[in-house]
Amino acid sequence: MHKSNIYQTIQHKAALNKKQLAVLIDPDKLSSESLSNTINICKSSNVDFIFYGGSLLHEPTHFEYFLNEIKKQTIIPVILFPGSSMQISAKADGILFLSLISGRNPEYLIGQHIVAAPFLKSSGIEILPTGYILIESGKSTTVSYISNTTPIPSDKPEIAVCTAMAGEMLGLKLIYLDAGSGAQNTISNETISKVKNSISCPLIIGGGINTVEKAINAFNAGADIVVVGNAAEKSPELIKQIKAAISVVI
Ligand code: 1GP
Repeated sequence: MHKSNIYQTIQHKAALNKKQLAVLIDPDKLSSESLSNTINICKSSNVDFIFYGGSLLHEPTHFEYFLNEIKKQTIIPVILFPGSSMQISAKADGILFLSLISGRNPEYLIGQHIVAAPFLKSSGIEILPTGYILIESGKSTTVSYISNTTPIPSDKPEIAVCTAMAGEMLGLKLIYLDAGSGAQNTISNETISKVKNSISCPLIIGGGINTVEKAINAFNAGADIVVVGNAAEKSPELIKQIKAAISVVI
């Protein structure tokens, strides 16, 4: 049985305004060498969380294999960020139990969750009920295409606000605003700050964050956790730079 306390840690740090960085590792995009390199930088930079998952599993054997490798190499909590109920494992520490509340596709609102529930209950991993909100980002993203949902228009922060409020009222414990992997435009500071001011639970921001400046902007606008995926794969040094900037600027 896992004894992780991920949510309490997130909440505690958010209450103290201690900004948290999550590195997203997509099993489809990994080699053993690139993984070790990324993990070493996560360790030396004291990254708070590793998110693990992707929209697709193009290489199905990679999922368990690389999850094992990550767990062997670090004690940083690994939180599943699953694209579907196929991406779950008892070897992780927790799971973002994502309900795609910006969309109207029942499969991603509740369907996949029902399939996963018995396994998750017996796995003992920490369940983090998360309202997952996609924001339009300048081009079509994999997550929007695969989930068959329309993201919220980027110039309509009030829709994001009402969606996040409703998610929290339904009992979701985290809100994740995502522009989608490799997003052309990151989520605007206006949207982040308006959503942050309308909810009490911690706020996660991701999608297209590929510079220190973009990460710091998101934190300053109200993000409690910033997620970096693609850019960390391309230039792992960015992880170190963002972590260093958090301690200096914020
Ligand atoms: C995607 O928010 C994550 O769901 C991370 O996005 O890969 O663009 O950093 P990037």
